[in-house]
Order: sequence, then C-alpha cells, then structure tokens
Amino acid sequence: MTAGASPSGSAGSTTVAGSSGEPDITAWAAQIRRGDRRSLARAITAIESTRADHRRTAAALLDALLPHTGGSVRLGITGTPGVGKSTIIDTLGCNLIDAGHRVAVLAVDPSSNRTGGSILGDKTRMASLVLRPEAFIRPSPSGGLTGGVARRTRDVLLACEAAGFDVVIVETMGVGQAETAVAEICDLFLLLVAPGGGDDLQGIKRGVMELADVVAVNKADGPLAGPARHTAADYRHALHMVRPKWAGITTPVLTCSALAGEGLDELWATVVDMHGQLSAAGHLVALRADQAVSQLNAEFGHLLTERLGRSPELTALRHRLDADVRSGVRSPASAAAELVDAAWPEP
Ligand SMILES: Nc1nc2c(ncn2[C@@H]2O[C@H](COP(=O)(O)OP(=O)(O)O)[C@@H](O)[C@H]2O)c(=O)[nH]1
Ligand SMILES: [Mg+2]
Repeated sequence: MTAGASPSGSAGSTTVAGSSGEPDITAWAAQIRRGDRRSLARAITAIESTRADHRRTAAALLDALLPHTGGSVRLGITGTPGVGKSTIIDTLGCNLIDAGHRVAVLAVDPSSNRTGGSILGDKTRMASLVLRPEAFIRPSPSGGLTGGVARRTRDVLLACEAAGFDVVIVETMGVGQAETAVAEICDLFLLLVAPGGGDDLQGIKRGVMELADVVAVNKADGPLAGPARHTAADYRHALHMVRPKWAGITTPVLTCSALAGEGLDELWATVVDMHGQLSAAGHLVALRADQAVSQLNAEFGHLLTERLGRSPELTALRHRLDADVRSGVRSPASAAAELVDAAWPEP
C-alpha cells in the first residue's frame, strides 16, 4: 500500500492532499506517528475542513491512526473566564514537559463564531509553553462548525495521541455548554474556581460541580491565600451534598497558585491518581466507549442530513415542510416522517 513518494520529500506542501491529488494515507499516518508536526498540522486541517473530500481523507487517516490512540491522559479544564485556566496550563504544561511528558493543548469554544481574537489572547497567556518544542498548542477552530466543535476536537485529540502526546489538555473558552462539550472528549474534568464568592459558590451550577472530577481553587497567593482555603472548604462541604460522580470516589478539592507555581505538583498528582482510579474501576474504558458512540451518532445525523441535501427533490420537500412546520399547519413529527418516507420508501 505504501507506494511511491514519501511525503517528507514534498517540501513546502501544506495542503491536505499534498502536491499530487490523492494523499497517501499510510505514509501520512506513519509521519504523524513519528511525531512530524507538519503532518499532524495537515491532519488537523483536514479534520477541521468542511469540504467533503477533506473529511473523507480525514476519516481514512483516523482509521489508520486509531490503533495508536488512547495513550494519553485527556484532561479538560473549565472555569469562568479569568479564573486562570491558560495560566495554569502554561505552568503545568512546562512542568510536565520538564518531567518528560509531551503535552498537547486544545481549545474548545462551543459558543464559537469568533475568530482570531481569543487565539491571540491565549497564545500570549501560554507564553512559556509555546516556546517548548515538546508542546503542541492548537486553538479552537474558528466558525463554521456549529454543533461540530466537540466532534472535531475529539478527532484532533486522537491525532495528537497517535503523534505521541501523552497528556492532552482541553481548555474550554466558552461558558455554558462548555462542560458538556468537554465531557464528550475528556477522561477527567478539572473545575477551576477563584477564591471568595462565599455561600453561593460563585454561582457555579450544581450540575457543573457534579461533573467535576477534581476541583481546584486557583489564585491562592498573597492576600487571597486565606480566602482560597475557605473557598476550598466550602466546596468540600458542597460536594458532600451533591451526588458523587463516581460511586465510592470523593471529588478532591485543592488550592493552588498558577502564577506562583504553587500546588501544581499536588494538582497533577491528584489528576493522575484519579485517572488511575477510574481506569482500575473500568470507568475509563466505558467512558471512552460511550464518547465514541456518541460521536458516531453525531456523525451519522450529520452525514444523513448532508446526503438528503444533495437531492434537489428532497431539498425542495424539506423547504416546504420547514415552512409548514413554521406556520403551524404541520407537526414536526409528521413532517419528519414524510421526509424520511420520501428518502427511503417503506418496502
Ligand atoms: N494572583 C493570581 N492571578 C492569577 C493566577 N492565575 C492567573 N492569574 C491571573 O488571572 C488573569 C486571567 O488568567 P487566564 O489564565 O487568562 O484565565 P482564563 O480566562 O481562565 O484562561 C491573568 O491576569 C492572570 O495573570 C494566580 O494563581 N494568582
Ligand atoms: Mg484562557
């Protein structure tokens, strides 16, 4: 299968297909597994592309890479803007690289229609990590991926794993659906909170707390060190009141300072310990399997809709049904049934 020219010879090619039409998937996958960044970047371009041929290429590539995925700690970090997510990833990421890890950072922005701004902001906040050759920082795909952000990010994560990254950190940029998006991708979910806020726990929704695997109160430095300890105690107390995410596993609550670099070793040790517990209990395998099936469902729905859209008759019918549903003369259920019957008549 690995016929002909190696992609390493095609200097300067940054396109998905390379210089000569159909990409050589086997060679491309091998390049990625060797850790070639340009090949990984090309893969991500294909994964994030909206073009059908790019997506088919990306799908074939992912199939080739799949046996070499699964080897990372997939850590999601959420928390309100300004809480210190990027700062913590910068310091923690550098520490991990110093300890011999290879770290990829992906950004997820479910509210995403914005472009460059957030990316630039974040690059400057990870000023140390961007300089490390062992790190790979990938900003959130910009626009045009409505409903598909988590789906694509999961594929990007798999490509990173195949490229040898053993820690993948997913930073959420949006608020609201961010937690759900991260839950569809990551093994573990670190909730970062700021000191203070008192009884209402900073308005963090109960549901978010229930999803967290580890809670860390950041900015525990200077005058905020005391309030941070109080906030941590409040969270420990509050977590006793909510249903535990995993039976028999208590959600740890720590304090840290991303700025001073304090508490980050403990934080990482806690993450690794939690990952080990989930793995030992069989939760990790089940979680990843569920995530894969959930992506299958999303891809299936997406492809079906796209396929229907290629038929002029079905598209016309769809528009008619849309109008009927909108004006209230037709129920959504009966309109959907008519569309499906038109596409696949009952035998
Ligand atoms: N005092 C203090 N400030 C911090 C700490 N971590 C982050 N910050 C500051 O909080 C602001 C927002 O940080 P950033 O990492 O961009 O937050 P993000 O929006 O959650 O990614 C920046 O001005 C940081 O310097 C910390 O541990 N202590
Ligand atoms: Mg940030």
